Amino acid sequence: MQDRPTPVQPSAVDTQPELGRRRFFNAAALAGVAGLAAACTEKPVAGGSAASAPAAAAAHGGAANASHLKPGELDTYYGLWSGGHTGDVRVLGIPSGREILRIPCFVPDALVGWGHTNESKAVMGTKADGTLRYTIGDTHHVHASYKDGNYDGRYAWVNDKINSRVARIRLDYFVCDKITQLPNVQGFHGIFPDKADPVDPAINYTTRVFAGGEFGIPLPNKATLDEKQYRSLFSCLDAETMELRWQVLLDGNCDLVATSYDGKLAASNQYNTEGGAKYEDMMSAERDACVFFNVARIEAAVKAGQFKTYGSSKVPVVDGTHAANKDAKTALVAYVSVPKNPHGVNASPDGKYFICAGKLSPTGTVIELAKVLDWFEGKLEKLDDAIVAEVELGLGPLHTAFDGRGNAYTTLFLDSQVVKWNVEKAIAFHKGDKTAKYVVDRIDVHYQPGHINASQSETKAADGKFLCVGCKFAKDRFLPVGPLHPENEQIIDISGEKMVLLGDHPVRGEPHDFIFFKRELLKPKAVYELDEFPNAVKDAKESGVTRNGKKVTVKLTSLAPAFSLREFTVKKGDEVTLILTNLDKVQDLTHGFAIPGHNVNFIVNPQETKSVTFTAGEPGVYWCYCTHFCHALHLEMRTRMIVEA
Ligand code: RUQ
Ligand code: CUA
Ligand code: CA
Repeated sequence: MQDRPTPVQPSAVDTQPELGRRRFFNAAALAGVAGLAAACTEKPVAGGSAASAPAAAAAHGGAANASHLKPGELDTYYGLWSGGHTGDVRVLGIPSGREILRIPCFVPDALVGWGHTNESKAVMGTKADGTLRYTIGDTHHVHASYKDGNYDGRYAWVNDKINSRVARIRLDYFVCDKITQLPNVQGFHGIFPDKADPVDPAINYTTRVFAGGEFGIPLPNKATLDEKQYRSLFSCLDAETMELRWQVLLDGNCDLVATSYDGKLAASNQYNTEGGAKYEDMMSAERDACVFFNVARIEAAVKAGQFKTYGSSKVPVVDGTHAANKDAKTALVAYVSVPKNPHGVNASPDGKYFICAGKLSPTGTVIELAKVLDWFEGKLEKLDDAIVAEVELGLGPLHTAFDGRGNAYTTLFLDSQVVKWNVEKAIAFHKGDKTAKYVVDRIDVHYQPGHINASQSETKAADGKFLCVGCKFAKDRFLPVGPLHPENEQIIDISGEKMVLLGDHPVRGEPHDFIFFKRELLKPKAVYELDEFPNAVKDAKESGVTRNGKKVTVKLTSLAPAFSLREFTVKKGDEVTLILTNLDKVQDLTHGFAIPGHNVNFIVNPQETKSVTFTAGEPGVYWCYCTHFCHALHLEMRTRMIVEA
């Protein structure tokens, strides 16, 4: 392994809080600005060299690379990756890093016909004329439903930052089944499901999904440059119905979201407590906050009618501003002070701590949840005493993962590194034990890492085997392909004391967050059930054309290598609804259905039904053909649409 400078342990941060903090903040602010500027021009290559990885692997017992699977070997973890601007969620196998599936959510997809079939359009949302309301998206954060502190394989959720939407994915079929838009929210960023109910101990599974609003806007929205009138809302959705339960009006904004294992607390880091509209205003304060939500109290307040509504939204909004939450015993929210523009809030798998990374401060802040609850009970006088460590980690700390053995792994954006640090030792150091060496290891990553996660990290079953790092810049790591570079998802072995880089994986822009968990936690189905679809054509004999004025319904089925109708006839200008059920029952036997000149193409999986509605075009013959390779007679699998004048 290459030599690298011994990590510098902080000296002044705890012993001389005022002076020390100031020094760090000033240095960090400068470094932050320099770093941002650098990121816009030329990215400095961090000290790492490609040669260090194999050498390190050899040093690591010389074992074969654990991320290289032999042909036919299955990955041991499922990974769910957000796709960013592609508006989807991607399913990766870990440790190989192989992409297995993309699940379209917010953006149309030409393979499955997402955004083209009537069923997917109903999920995505249409305008009065039947066209899609939005055809773009920006997914960042994907998280899955819990039971007993571990994933239960029911659902995953992902945010769309642009249009403030939450998509739910059914993890039995790996499809998006519901999308909800948050009212009065812009820039919906962090998302996290709860892990239990704060009141009913029998509910030890996810029933709520929390969503953080990042950009403040006037409530209700109107044209004004006066940012003092702008507000952010924190939202809670029902995990089953996907309807809004309540929102909280805040001072400052929300960024990422975390939830406690007992269901009592949710939290969001706030980088813009200043309420600034320009970046220099957003970074003008020395400290920002991590805001904690007392879920039980908020729901009691909603029940008691202590809320407002804004604009046309009927969603109850409780008051979470500073002014309304001074008294701990009645407070709905608590603002814990955290250094300059924190980014990321992550829950440790032992259930004890939330960790905020400093971003513009080189520090990690450890907040003890029991103490936050004490404050709400009136048993802790100063809320900021819930901070049990605030230690230096390196430049540009963003997100933190855990190995279940007491160690945290934080990405350092500006240093292009991951730092491994021991949480209890950091707490001891903060308490005054200056011999406590909390930094365990550092590794160079390539380059400028954002999100990070470890196997099972955000569950009670964190197993500390692998770490994935989402590097925002790939630069020289792959063959050049013009100006748009891929991102570099790196995988690191964290089973030992030292981190070992196992592999680079180029990914199409722009994944943000991801989770990965044991494959045993999911039980996907390979074939649909006909009854899942109310409009299923259950028997080929039901095939045919029915007419109701200008509205025509075409029902047909597929069974390799044929569609049930050899031809069907419609008239120019007809509004045609075509319903196709795939009667094949064999796993992996998917068919496609395309009609030239009519912008129709979609797939039907075994026992699946889909429908499309289109206007029949100019008179003529249109060969409808199977677009998904299914059979030796795939090319011959066709039908004819005859359009008459
Ligand atoms: S946060 S830019 Cu996930 Cu680090 Cu969205
Ligand atoms: Cu059916 Cu190709
Ligand atoms: Ca700030």
